Amino acid sequence: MKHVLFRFAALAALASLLLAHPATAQNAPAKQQQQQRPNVLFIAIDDLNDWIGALKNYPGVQTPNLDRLAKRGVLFTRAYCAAPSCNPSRAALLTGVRPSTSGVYENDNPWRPVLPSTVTLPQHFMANGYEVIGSGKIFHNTYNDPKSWHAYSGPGKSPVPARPNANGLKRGHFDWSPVSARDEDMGDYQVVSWALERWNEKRSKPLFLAVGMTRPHLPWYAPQKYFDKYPLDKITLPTIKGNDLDDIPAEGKRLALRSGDHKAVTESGQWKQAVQAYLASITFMDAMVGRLLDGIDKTEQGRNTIIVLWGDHGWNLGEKQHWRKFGLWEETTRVPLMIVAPGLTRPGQTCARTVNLMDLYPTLVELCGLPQKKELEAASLTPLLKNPSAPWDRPSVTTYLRGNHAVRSERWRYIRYHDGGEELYDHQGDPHEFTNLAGEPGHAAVKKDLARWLPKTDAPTAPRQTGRGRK
Ligand SMILES: [Ca+2]
Ligand SMILES: [Ca+2]
Repeated sequence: MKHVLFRFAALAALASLLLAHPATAQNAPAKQQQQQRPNVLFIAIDDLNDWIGALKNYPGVQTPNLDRLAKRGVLFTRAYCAAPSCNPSRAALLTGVRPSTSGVYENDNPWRPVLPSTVTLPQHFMANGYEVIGSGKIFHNTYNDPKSWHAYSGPGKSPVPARPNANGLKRGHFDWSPVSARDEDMGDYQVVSWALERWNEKRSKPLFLAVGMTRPHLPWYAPQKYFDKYPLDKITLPTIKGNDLDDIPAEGKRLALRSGDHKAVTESGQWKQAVQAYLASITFMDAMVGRLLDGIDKTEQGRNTIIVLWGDHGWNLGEKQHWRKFGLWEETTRVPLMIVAPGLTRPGQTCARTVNLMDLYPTLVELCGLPQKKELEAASLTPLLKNPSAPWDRPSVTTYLRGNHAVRSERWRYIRYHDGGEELYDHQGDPHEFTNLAGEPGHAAVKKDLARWLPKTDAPTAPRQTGRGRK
């Protein structure tokens, strides 16, 4: 008996050594290597802009769980979406095909019909020995891809306020209110519960587990206790400039103003209430992510797990008189992105290189030792995970609608619209993008240099599904 116990202890010690140093797996025989491939926990957050503590862009926001995850690995401080809208952003990330190549520009362009044989990120993991499961919102809800999952559970259901149109604005789901509900009653709580149950099942294969939070997507209904964390008299409004739109070309103005949200919010005197509700929704989501991380961390398999957390696009709350996503500015396109890769990333690092969410596909493929896919329109971030200040010459490109693009380098943002309208911002001294320099002759060379990165094709807009507009 003693002998058996000793052997068990020796094996356990060996296993924990291998788990703690996955790099040693590179020298292991193929079969062993297959068994030791890391799990992937892939966390998507819907409509979360850069208002998290770790990115230091909104004073007083409370995201202790995202902040502690950021401290465990590399936090990217200049990460941007491929498109500022749920469906095109997620489709691009998960297929490796840019919006300008597929024609998937909006939430009413189903992506699968125009990319019938494209192998998605989860499909590539499936084809290479992973069990692949998802919960909540990963692809845009309407266009989930059954072929991409061995098992999938949807976003769950959350309670709504007793009175519909709680903020009185009568603008559909552009609504906010505390709800008398427990965390357990919320859809995102149920999504985490389902994910943790699957996580704790015994399996021989490595696991790719995708968990998609729905908050802080509208409507901003969250339990009262999260609203209580942000008293109205302590709310700070975003920094704005009164005549900010004056130097913006016609297409930029159209995108900024077309929803009419800003007029509705300011005329009803609810700007602070809106900010409060967004913050409350963020902190609720953060608590759900915390619960997920705690559940993963207390398991043995949690130690050999790569964790990625990303938001699908930015969000304006009145900057440039604009609300929601659907624009090409900094607030609309910047996202939280953090990666923890055991044995590769070191705790507490930040990376200020310009990266794009599309880079996650080749990154995860490389980190897990899967066959590379040359057709992906993205670059692996592995060099930056090893050394966050490694050389990196790629700006990030974001596309919104056909022919509208933004190129973001570490210093500049250059926007060019389909009709030739331009914006150019120098982040050295203008972090809020107040002053459009595009018309100044002194900046012709900068524009020309950034324009080299504009997509070479602008695919025709993919067929629309009637009745599914912007949301
Ligand atoms: Ca979204
Ligand atoms: Ca301006």
